[in-house]
Amino acid sequence: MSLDLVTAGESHGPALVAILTGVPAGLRLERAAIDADLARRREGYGRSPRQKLEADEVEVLAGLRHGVTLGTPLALLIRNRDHENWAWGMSAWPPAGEPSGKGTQPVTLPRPGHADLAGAQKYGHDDVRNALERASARQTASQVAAGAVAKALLVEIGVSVEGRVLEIGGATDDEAMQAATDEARADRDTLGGVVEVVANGVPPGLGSYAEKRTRLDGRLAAALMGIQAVKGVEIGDGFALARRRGSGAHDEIEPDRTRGSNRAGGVEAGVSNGEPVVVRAAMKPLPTLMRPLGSVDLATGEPGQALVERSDVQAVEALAVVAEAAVAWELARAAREKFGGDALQDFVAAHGAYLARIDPQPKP
Ligand code: EPS
Repeated sequence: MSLDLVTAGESHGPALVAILTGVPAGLRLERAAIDADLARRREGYGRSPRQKLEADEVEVLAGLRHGVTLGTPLALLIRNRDHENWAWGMSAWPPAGEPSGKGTQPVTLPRPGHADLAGAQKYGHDDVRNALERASARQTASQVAAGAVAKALLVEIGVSVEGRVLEIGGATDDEAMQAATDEARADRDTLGGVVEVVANGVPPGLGSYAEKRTRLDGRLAAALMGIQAVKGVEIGDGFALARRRGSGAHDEIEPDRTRGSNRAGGVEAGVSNGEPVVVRAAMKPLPTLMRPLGSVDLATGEPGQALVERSDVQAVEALAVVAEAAVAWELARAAREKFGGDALQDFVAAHGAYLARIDPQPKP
């Protein structure tokens, strides 16, 4: 049994949904902790006015009783407050009455860098909105809620996961990052950046070299690449390792089996090695510009300018939270595979027995 996550929900539809399977029974969840992560994801200097509209509070529809997981599918729901402005345009059923609110006119001017063109082509949509609504990064809210559950499970075996911003628009200190965001906003442009996630307390032995698909580094890379706008992922010293000699690229092993350095980012041969897991993700500038890029009108074939929708100037601060959730989810999944556990006690006991077995201290 592993952890699995299925999500659904359009950006301006009624709600976002997440169904989590494989969460052990007996795990206590705190509503405030999940909502706090949802709030962290919404905050950020570069975000749009949409974030003031959304409250993002988790509702639990199944799998939880009196705050404790039942070991059954856990169903989470986050409502889109903005949906009330799109009730006609994003109605699931043929809408009643005259068109009103937003989303009543088809979108035919795809934005370069978004899913608009490829999505319309792939799925045969005449209205690009049918592609962009799901491709929107709004759905990362459901992934953050799932990540909060994963973090609660990881805490039980002493693992903590934290994401932070390293760069926005090339700037690396807070003041410069804000200034870069202000400048881009004034120029009606957008920015990208780099985030880092560090997981402490990860035991050696998560993931496996046995198969390509079981490698923890490959799984973490896929988890991060799967987030909207991420174009690069690095584990440990990543690309810089390619420019070093072996003598300066690896982490020598101490008698107690720890390392004096962590250039590998806590993963060797696709297996965690007991050092902190360190991953970074690079985000491209957001594709919705207030000063639109060149495009084509799909209805007429004429050159045009891409759709202008309200958008964020940058969402790098949000990515730090989303990437944290993605890493937590993948580590929790790998831990669940290694330690099993229908009941939380079994999961925790298996982790303890494993650590005792690999304890490097000589046995009396
Ligand atoms: C997004 C466009 C904006 C963002 C949205 C992602 O939405 P809107 O056009 O409704 O203002 O605010 O992100 C969120 C709503 C969110 O909660 O993260 C996009 O096109 O990806």
